[in-house]
Amino acid sequence: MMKIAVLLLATLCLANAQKFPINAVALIGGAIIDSNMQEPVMIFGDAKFSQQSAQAPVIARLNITFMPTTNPIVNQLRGFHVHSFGISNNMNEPSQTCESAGPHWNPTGTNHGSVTDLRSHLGDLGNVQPVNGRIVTQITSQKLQLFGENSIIGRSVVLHERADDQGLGNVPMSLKSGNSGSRIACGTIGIVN
Ligand SMILES: *[C@@H]1O[C@H](CO)[C@@H](O)[C@H](O)[C@H]1NC(C)=O
Ligand SMILES: [Cu+2]
Repeated sequence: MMKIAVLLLATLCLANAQKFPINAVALIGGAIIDSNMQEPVMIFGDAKFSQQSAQAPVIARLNITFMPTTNPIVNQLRGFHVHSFGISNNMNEPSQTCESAGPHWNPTGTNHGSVTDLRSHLGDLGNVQPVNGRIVTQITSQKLQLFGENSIIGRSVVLHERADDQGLGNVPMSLKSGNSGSRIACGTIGIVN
């Protein structure tokens, strides 16, 4: 009887350790500032993350708007990743704020790759395509976690200037960052009630 009670208690404690689903969001802000442009293109939106169980993948739903939407430079393929640290303000140089995110989230110490590669940075999420100045898409990652020691809560998302070559670019930057250029928008991932 005692054994059963202990077992039951242990099972309950384990079950209570983590509640699912877990939801998180990053509010994203930034701009493209190009010396050839008369005005900067503003970027704002969010990335919503959810995980249904400990074994389930993490699904990221993006809704990002470029303003003005009609600027011809906005609709190009762009790298999108989870980076290691939350965003902290850099008052000296606002255009460098997304640098505070640090490198790609890579606790397993692998080379850069694609979201579907078995071995890649955990934070590698591939490319996103703006259409008519808006990115509305969903990315599924088998490698991200919203709980435990490799949780991405408190880390950040970064949107890049150019396409991510996913490790296949044959240049040194390719295996580190996908050679996707500067960081044009970013935001810290926070837990959602
Ligand atoms: C995306 O965000 C805009 C507001 O910026 C909102 O009007 C729209 O409904 C959102 N779309 C999706 C698919 O969530
Ligand atoms: Cu990145």
